[in-house]
Amino acid sequence: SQTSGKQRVNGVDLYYERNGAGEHAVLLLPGALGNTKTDFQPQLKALNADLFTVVGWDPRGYGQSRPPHRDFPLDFFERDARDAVDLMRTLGFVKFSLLGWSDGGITALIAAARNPEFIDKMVVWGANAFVSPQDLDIYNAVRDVSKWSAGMRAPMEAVYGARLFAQTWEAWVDGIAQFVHRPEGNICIDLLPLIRCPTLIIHGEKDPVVPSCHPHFLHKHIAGSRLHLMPEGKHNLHLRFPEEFNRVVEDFLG
Ligand code: TYC
Repeated sequence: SQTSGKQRVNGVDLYYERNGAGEHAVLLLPGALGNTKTDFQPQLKALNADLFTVVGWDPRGYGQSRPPHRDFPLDFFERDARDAVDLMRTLGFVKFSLLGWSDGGITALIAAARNPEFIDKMVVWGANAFVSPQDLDIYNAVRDVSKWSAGMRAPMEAVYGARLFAQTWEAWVDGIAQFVHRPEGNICIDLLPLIRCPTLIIHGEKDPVVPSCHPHFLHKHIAGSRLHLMPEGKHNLHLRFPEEFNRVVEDFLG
């Protein structure tokens, strides 16, 4: 029984979808400009509803958590991490696991590091703890969404409209590019040693936007973490290979 709603948290109305009645609560954290509808339907629908209560959220300024208008101050990941944890707590979950994709993976890393008492387990994929000069080149190559394929653009344009999507995406590129000026391009390197929960890092070896140095770095700096490589996976491996992805995640969370 899939339900949806809005919950007021930290001064904003956050949209979420929820499915399943299991004891183990899981929060799905979408990527940049992403939202539950575009990023996570195969997980919301197909993760075992007897074992898990799965919640997908739209971070502030994304998807159906608008207004507010989205902005990207240097602490935007920290702000999302606080919102995510406060949303789950406000919904009544005492302890929960995190499944974070890409930017949502970064948010999950920060949330787990800052709230070890609330986080059960964590899975991240397509995430990075720093921004390298090579990453900056990749961001700049995807800055202009008019150069994306129509198929890549369409789901985002359906959510935001073409103009707002293009503007917000550029603002995101500017936002994430800020980190390259920090020592080591630091987003959350210093927080990784604080992560105490069992952590699974998944990586698609054909991911064109997140070089494999990132998952290996996370694996090295998160104590006891596991790394699962998917040889044919790209950035959207959980949407392209939902059966394998969901099975690996259920085995890990179970
Ligand atoms: N982090 C982006 C997301 O959350 C994905 C992305 C990574 C996009 C690298 C561009 O150069 C890039 N979906």
